[in-house]
Amino acid sequence: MTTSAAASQTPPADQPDGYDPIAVERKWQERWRARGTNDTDLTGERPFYSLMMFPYPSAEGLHVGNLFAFTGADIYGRFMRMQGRSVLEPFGFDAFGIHSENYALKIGAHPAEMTPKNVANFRRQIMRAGLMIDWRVEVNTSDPSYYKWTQWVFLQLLRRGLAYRKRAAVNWCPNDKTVLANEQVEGGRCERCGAEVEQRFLEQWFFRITDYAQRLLDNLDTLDWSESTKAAQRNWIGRSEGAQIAFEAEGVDDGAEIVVFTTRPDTVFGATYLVLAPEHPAVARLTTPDQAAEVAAYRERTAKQDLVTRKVGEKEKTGVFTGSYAVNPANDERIPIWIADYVLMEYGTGAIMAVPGHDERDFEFARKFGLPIVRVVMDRERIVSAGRQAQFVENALTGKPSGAMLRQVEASLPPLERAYTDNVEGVLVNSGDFDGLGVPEGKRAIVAMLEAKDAGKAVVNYRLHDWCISRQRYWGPPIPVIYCEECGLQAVPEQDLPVVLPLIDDFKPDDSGVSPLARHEAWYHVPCPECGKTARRETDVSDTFLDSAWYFLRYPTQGHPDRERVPFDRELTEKWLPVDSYIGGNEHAVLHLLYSRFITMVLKDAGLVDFEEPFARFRAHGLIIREGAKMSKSKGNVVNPDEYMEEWGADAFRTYLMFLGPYEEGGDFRDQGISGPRGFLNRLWISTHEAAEGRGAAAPDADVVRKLHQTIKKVGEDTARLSYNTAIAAMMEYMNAVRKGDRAPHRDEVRPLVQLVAPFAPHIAEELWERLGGAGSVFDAGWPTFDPALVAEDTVEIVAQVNGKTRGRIRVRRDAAQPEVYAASLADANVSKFVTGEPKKVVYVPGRLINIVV
Ligand code: ANZ
Ligand code: ZN
Repeated sequence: MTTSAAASQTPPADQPDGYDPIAVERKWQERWRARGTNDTDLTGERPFYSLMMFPYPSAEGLHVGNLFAFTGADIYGRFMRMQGRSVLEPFGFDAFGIHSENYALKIGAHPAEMTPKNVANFRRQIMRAGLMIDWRVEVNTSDPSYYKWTQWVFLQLLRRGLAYRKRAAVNWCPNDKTVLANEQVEGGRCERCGAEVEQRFLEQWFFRITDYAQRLLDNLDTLDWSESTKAAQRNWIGRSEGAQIAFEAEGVDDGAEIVVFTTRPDTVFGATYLVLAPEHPAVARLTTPDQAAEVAAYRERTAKQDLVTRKVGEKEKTGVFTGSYAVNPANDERIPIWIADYVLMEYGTGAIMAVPGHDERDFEFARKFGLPIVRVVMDRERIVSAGRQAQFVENALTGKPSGAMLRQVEASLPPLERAYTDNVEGVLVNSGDFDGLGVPEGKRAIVAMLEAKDAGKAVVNYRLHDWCISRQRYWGPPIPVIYCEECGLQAVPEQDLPVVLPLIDDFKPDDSGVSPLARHEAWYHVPCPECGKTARRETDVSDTFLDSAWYFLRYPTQGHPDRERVPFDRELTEKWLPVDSYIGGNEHAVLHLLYSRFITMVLKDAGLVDFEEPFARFRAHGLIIREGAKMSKSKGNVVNPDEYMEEWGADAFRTYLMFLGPYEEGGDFRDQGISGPRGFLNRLWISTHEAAEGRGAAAPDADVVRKLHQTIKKVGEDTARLSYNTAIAAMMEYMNAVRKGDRAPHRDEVRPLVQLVAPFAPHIAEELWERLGGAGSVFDAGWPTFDPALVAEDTVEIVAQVNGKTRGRIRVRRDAAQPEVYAASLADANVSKFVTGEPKKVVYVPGRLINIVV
């Protein structure tokens, strides 16, 4: 497992003696450092902020997937610099949080000890890979000088009423022993460890991101982001239109109305009972004396579950009848009111109308307790086929089926075996005047009817929940709040920030649900900032995603003398932000990217920044697999980038990674594959030396020059749209043209190529640039320009004739075949007006003339 494929391969045989990538790369990395080549002039003209997602340093080193992501971002940053922009390309470490803490636990180290070591190693690897990082502005989220401001961000939200505490059902991972945000739960399992997630009731801190749901949704339309990422956010925000419907409870004078939330108002005729969450405040007054004991016992049972687990989902349905009834406002039927733990107090109104015919949970519940199940939506196909048999074909196929027919079809069907949940194609039945309507029209019509009766209203609901930001863990920024017996909840005064995370040995989380910091007495007790009496600190730390929700604001200021005094300098922020290009993984599409947008909006509303969208452009990169399989430690097929870089050089490795496939799609890492890009660099090395030393052609070749200009155009365009693999392919093709018949090139044929190669293989480009006599860094030499005339030179002018008479002159590709030339001729109005109908014959003399005989 330790011997990688890289080590077992030998470099290509044509390796020229002169090209020693290891030496070249060391030389230029030292130069860049000594000369400050990568340091950004923060006052520079035409600023361009090129950002890549900073990593969790929660492992001993970077894997090839990280390097794939970073290299792609680095190429873009370097490319923009060569376009004359002042590029800021910063790097940092998302070092706080559960990833790092879990890794520390796994290897039996303290996170405070482990983190600097991992960071040092990551940094070494990033430098080794030759990224254009301005290390002066590095950030580390676990550094007190950083998290001081994370705590400050928290206080901004607290001050604006956007941070609040609530005892809430939360997702609890029994393995990681921590609360998880909804975003961190995938299919009922912990995103990180795969353990089945439980529900617990705990006091938690939340951010009111739901207040921003509509704005977060609307702004997406204005962003230049990968479509897949925008779609993921839209889906996550999950705007759904539904209704609140009021049901009158019988025989209850006080607060007789029970309001439910539903996304299916079209099914109201099928609501055969109501269910309230056991904690619902109306339960007490609805419970009849006969049912009192049973209800009380059930509520107690559910309440006990609070602190243990309350699973939602597959588990056997339980519930109790309250003894009361309500009236269904749609059909005036009397329906029983139940309580059950599958209805959550946190969601909607904490009460539902149960429609067992069309909701799976309600169906199960109704089956178990013998409650009526009524079909109010029917499969359209069923109606059509039944209609055919019954010779209602006409009605069934044209528009709205008649009520009589529907009733007949419905009556002929067996009782529902399970809930029919389709909410697009169904047709309403057993719904009075609404029979025959499709589900979407049914929703609108029924809501209008309820509105008219004052028994309901349309409401918009979002799937997005408030962001639970507290973690009962150790490795994070303590939430800057103090609890005083007398004065209540107190924000830590800003001048007392940071609340430093104490160094404790016993940092392991346990089952109590209380943060390990609570065990640290000396830290826990603190004078109340208001009255001075002994108070206690909040012992929860904040979510890692809060650390990363504002780091992009910090980078420019990290190099500013005022960095101790302000989280982000106003002027620098206005100059450098929003981020011009952000590149990262789509796994953060709904977590980090949504939170960052939210925090930025809040800061905008607080007048602290002058924009509300932090990332003008975002592109998600693809993923690397290896020989067809996902890379994973357990499969033992993880590629160690260090070995490859030592064996082949960072330049070849970078170029190879980008050559694997479209950057936004990823590619398959084949162990033998790197020899191709390395061979290309070797040939570039040889060619440049021949040209620089005057051993090459005396004058540039016209065909090669034409190809060069086409290549300049293509590489520029492809790189701008992150199509790196095709850009590399174009450079390789050009290289072949240059060396055709083993000729040695002229310097004017290779010099621009060295510039084109530079973003991809920066070290060799610097070296060759120097050997060609270039002054300074190749990255300050600009991007080569192409001559449009030469680019177009591959086209020829053709005489277009109709019946032997010249009617026009058209431009076509030199190697175009007859159909293409014919099509181009017809595109010319002067030609096409003489061509009516199919021509009898078309004659094409390549490169000269086309004659259309009509
Ligand atoms: C009647 C109905 C009929 C429903 C039907 C569904 C299907 P989303 O889409 O996630 O917003 N619901 C509402 N509040 C609830 C609560 N506090 N606890 C548990 N379930 C609750 O889900 C909305 C649907 O979930 C609502 O629409 C309601 O059931 C249920 F054929 O109402 B529905
Ligand atoms: Zn006090």
